[in-house]
Amino acid sequence: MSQIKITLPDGSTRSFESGITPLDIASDIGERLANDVVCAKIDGVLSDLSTPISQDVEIALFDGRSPEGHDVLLHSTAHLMAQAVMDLYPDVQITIGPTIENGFFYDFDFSTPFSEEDLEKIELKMKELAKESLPVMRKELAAEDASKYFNDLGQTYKVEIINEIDKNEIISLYSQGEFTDLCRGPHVPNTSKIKYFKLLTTSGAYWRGDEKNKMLQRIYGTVFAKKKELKKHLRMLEEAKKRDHRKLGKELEIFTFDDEVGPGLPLWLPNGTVIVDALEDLAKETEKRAGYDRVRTPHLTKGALYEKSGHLDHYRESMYPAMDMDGTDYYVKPMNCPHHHKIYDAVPKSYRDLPIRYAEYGTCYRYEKSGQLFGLMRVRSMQMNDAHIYCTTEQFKKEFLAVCKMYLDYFDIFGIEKYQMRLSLHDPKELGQKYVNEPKLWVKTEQAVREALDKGGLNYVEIPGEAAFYGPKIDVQVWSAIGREFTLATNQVDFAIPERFGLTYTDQNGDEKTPLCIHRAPLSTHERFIGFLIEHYGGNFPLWLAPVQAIIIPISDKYLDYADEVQKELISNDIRVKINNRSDKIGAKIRQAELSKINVMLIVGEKELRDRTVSVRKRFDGDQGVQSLDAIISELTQEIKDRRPPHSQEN
Ligand code: TSB
Ligand code: ZN
Repeated sequence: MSQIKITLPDGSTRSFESGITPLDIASDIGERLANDVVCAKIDGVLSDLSTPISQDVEIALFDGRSPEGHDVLLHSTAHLMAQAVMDLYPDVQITIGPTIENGFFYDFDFSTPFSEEDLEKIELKMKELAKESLPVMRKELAAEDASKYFNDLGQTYKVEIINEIDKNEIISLYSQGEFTDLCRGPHVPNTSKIKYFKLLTTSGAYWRGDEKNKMLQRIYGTVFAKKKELKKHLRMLEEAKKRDHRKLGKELEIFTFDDEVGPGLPLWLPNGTVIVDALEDLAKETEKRAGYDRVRTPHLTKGALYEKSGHLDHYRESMYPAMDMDGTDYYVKPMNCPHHHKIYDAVPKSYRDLPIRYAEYGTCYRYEKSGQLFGLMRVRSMQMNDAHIYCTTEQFKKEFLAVCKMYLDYFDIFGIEKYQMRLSLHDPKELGQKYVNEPKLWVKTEQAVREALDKGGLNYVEIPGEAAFYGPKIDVQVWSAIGREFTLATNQVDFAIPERFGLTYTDQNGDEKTPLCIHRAPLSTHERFIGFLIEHYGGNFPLWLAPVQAIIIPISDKYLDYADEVQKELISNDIRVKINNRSDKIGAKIRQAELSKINVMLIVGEKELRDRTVSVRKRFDGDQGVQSLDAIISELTQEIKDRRPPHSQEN
């Protein structure tokens, strides 16, 4: 047998016989490592521990606590779950089971939704199968043979997936016991490696996320390498559930969905509308200072406009279908840009007018797939903190950076610290389809954006293939309480559409030039931003956003008249204040205010009536003593005006 040289990540080398596996190497290093390791990288390729090695290579070994190893563990647990489900419910059809952040799911075609008891049964079965220490074996087949294999088993979804793959490709299958799945791998060497797992929830999910397809039954779960890690994660999930905007939004009466209105079409309740208005005030104030003009546009538009803009070519899937009006196709608008371009074009422009910045909280409608809808965060009707900036090439970097600065300033106000800036680039392979076909302009514009960001000292990661169809963009990513990722702010360059619209300005020499356009939405849409804020604050809004800023609590009915007077005085000072006029005990009224997350309680009784004062109690700071009306009004007014952050983030 020939000898091969194995190089480890620390640079050290070891000599082994050809045919050795990563697991053998781990055993050679130490028993503990051999026990903990779940997968390996062989010359950078993530592989099974049983992969034979027959040449000199670099090897890295991963245990279940490393990101690579954890992902393998998650994926193997998804297989274990599918195996258990098939054991218990032999009629089930298996579909796909990917990993997600700190978890996995598997979608099954099954006649009825899985119940809580089903989950318990499945979990028990998984424990049994794990204990059996079943070896997990990889097998490679030609696509055709793999297709036949699953066809014979009656697993039609797998056949459908394989039939979409190139016929000449080799396909890998992983088997454990009686169970075989189509999978790239790698996987843990045997089922006993899967110890600390939990099945979490179930939901319906359409095959391929498309509501025209069959509804499948999805089961979510998670796994960790250590018991302590699993426990910590489950605790975190419990906490996150309490912050979930879908739950808090209902409890705090912020928004609702109604079957008769339709999925993804939120209704703002009065409390939510207060927050919407407060955000609009902030945006209008900020945009006014930053030199924006406000414009307004209709919700309906002729199809011809979207042919010109390219939306019908590149964005049709996300648009509601046309409606016929007097023999012409009309669409509800998915974006505000084409209208703003028309506004630009309505009056001739010279270089002296640029940059021009048109802002609108524009209402858009998008046909998001029903499987993608998520509370307020992904909806079908939305109001966007939109603006389009028309500028010269020379002005571009300054304008682009000013937009970045604007959303970083907003993040300061809201205390948003956990976010990631992503520079989304085009994919040259998709020019002409997903992206406007201007290869040189793409490269040039992407470079200009990079330079602007570097000049501003901003940190970002580059993601190819995520650009808008009209140019590169910066997206700011945030995460919902339960870990789903969303784009909040966006800042996009458009080097293509102004030309299509024939937008021009006359330059210093009297020549006609085409401006660049920046599309931006620092505060996202009201829907996504407020969904995010509910979770970010855990419902404890800062005073300036709080739907009810103070509640007056009369000690008894005798003081209702005085409570009325206090309310009038505060309202005339623009403070949102209510009275709890129920005949409950004072303790109960305070508890009620706390449950509704109202931060300021103004208690009035005999002494307060006599002295024209209020006793102030704050939710996080307790008793504040007696204050004159003037004093509390001026204190609250200042806190609101400063848009001060909340005192505490505790629930
Ligand atoms: C910024 N034309 C640009 C605009 O000028 C545009 O429409 N960009 S967008 O498509 O990226 O949307 C802007 C922002 O709206 C996104 O960054 C995201 O925060 C928010 N948004 C997009 N789709 C949805 C949706 N379905 N539900 C809630 N918010 C959404
Ligand atoms: Zn736009």
